[in-house]
Amino acid sequence: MKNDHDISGFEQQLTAHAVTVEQLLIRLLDERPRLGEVTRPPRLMAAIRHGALNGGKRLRPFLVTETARLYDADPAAALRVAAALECIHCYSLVHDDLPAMDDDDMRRGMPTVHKAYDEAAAILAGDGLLTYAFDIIACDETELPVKTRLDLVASLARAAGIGGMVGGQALDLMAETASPSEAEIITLQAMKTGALIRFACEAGAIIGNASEQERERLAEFGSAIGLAFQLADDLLDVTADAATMGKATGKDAAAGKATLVSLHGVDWTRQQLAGLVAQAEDLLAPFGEKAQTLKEAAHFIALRQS
Ligand code: GRG
Repeated sequence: MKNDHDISGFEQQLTAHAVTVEQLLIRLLDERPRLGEVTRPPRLMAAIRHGALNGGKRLRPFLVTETARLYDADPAAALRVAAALECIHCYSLVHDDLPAMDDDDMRRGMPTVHKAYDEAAAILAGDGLLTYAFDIIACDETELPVKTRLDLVASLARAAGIGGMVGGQALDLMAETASPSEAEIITLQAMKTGALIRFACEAGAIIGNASEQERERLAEFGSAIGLAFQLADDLLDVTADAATMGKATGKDAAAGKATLVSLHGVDWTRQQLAGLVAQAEDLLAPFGEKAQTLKEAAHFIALRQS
């Protein structure tokens, strides 16, 4: 991977896609109660919108729709699955920012939900986003076969839950007091941030009714870029400033928290990133030209500056 790889074209594509995701999220998160709901409390909805409609990169949704595109799958259905995954990602950020977790005041350049509202509102906003994600996928408006929706719900639950993101967060909290080994750091990161990115890539294969082999290949691609994402994040924690990131940086070092960057240094990390991008590109080789944007995504993840 060349450090001068041009990711600006990809960034434009990602930004345009983020607008489409945002538009769907705005519709999904309006105050109109859906069938079976009694009412949508306005303050809860305001806190939810603060946590979800505030200018994230929308990378995970992009990965869902791009992998689904490999199979010419229904773009509207893929977009709904993408939005559902983003709801889970946003919930994880809202809860991660709470005083009991990472205790952050700023996220995406704005006050965190518990700062703008209060802690109870932030907990409930996260809970609401988490449960709504499964509603979005399971309901009939997501026009996919019932078996496909079930498969997506089960896979997303596993990625987000005990043996995935939630478990990874638990291991991460423990790592603040015990020094984890390198293998333990890799495991916790694969769970905490890797699992949702892996699901994002696998989701396209599920939506597209791909073979088991291709589903596994895309999931592996997701794992490779998920690890790259975390390495790049740890690198930015060391090299970027808070204004660029829209959140506090230097927190890991200040807390004495071990990361692969603190164990091996910046040069080693950059080499690892290059290796992961090469691995990701190899995994996409069978998809040919159609996977070009996903290759660009792998470069973007490794080279991103915010
Ligand atoms: C609270 C159950 C629970 C889980 C939290 C994802 C997570 C687990 C915590 C986030 C902590 C963190 C900053 C991890 C580093 C990687 C990461 C997820 C960064 C934020 O994701 P981006 O860069 O954010 O995709 P945007 O704002 O673009 O959506």
